[in-house]
Amino acid sequence: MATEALTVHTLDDTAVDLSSETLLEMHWQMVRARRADERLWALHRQGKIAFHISGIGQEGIQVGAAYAMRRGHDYASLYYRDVAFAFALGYTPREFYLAAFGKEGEPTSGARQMPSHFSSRALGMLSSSSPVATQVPQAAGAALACKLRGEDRVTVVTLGEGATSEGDFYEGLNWAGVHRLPLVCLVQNNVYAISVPQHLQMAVPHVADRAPMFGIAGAVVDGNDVLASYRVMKEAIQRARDGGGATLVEAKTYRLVPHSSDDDDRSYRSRDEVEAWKQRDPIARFGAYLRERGLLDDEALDEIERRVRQEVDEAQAFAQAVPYPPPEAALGPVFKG
Ligand SMILES: Cc1ncc(C[n+]2csc(CCOP(=O)(O)OP(=O)(O)O)c2C)c(N)n1
Ligand SMILES: [Mg+2]
Repeated sequence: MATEALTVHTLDDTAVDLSSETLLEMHWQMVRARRADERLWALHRQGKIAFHISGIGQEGIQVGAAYAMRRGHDYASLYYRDVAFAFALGYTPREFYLAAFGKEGEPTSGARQMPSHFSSRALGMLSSSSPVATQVPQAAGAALACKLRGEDRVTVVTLGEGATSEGDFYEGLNWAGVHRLPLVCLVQNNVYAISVPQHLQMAVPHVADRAPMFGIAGAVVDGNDVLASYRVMKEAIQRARDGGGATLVEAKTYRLVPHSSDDDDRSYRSRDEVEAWKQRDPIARFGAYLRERGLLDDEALDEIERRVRQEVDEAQAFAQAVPYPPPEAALGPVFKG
């Protein structure tokens, strides 16, 4: 467990050039994703949705990464925990809830894919598959296409630390190294792959330690620090855009909830451990930072919560009112149609 290394509670805003307005927007994005996600746990327990897989605890790195991109220009290949990332790129709570309820018109696959398989042609979000790490060679392919076309688009691909045990991770990053691709591979290291801890996935302390074997840059960042995450991702994206090749970024973070709605994490980790990580909650830390700088107070926070609740309520009501697809629609295509 790498928890001891992460005792810092303040944020590292070195060289972060964001306006107060943008900082507040990023905070709102994190709160918005958290509340939309929490609601789905409740809806699952009420028997209203079949399954939920959650990004709670990982909002810092996700929003930091999204704001470091040229949103709408760069490509993103996301994984199932990237609720905050997807929202920050323009994916909406309504779309998220259509997928959760499996309703007609669900934009990523007509509700034929599992929920949280974020994709959008308009937003430059590549479609994703359920086998973990398959997105890495696909994203390397997208980055190669951009390079061959002479476009200055960067592709950001995300996955968990457990998924880095898959061959696809090695193949994709090897390709990125050989062809000096404009790719940033962001590993959200939340310590577990379902019940399997990091030390049973790899014999190195950091996923990013593997970067030299691909001939690419590597970086480790506190993923529960949204500002440090932003800076490290910005540097990696700039390197990629300037022709400097790919970077393997590892964000140290933690999944604060069970793996999915079907998991009981009490069987493999202590409550003390989870509590210790709650003290480093990325949203609470960012909130404290904004308060210290006089950008946030109780009244402003109440207003953010009210606005977010309204949006989540509205998205839920919208998705609930939409009909289920007819049974024969299940036979339609997942990636096209
Ligand atoms: C190739 C493959 N093997 C197994 C699974 C089942 N599976 C889904 S998520 C997951 C854990 C992945 O852990 P990690 O990459 O650390 O991401 P996290 O869920 O912790 O964010 C597993 C084993 C899968 N989807 N694909
Ligand atoms: Mg993991």
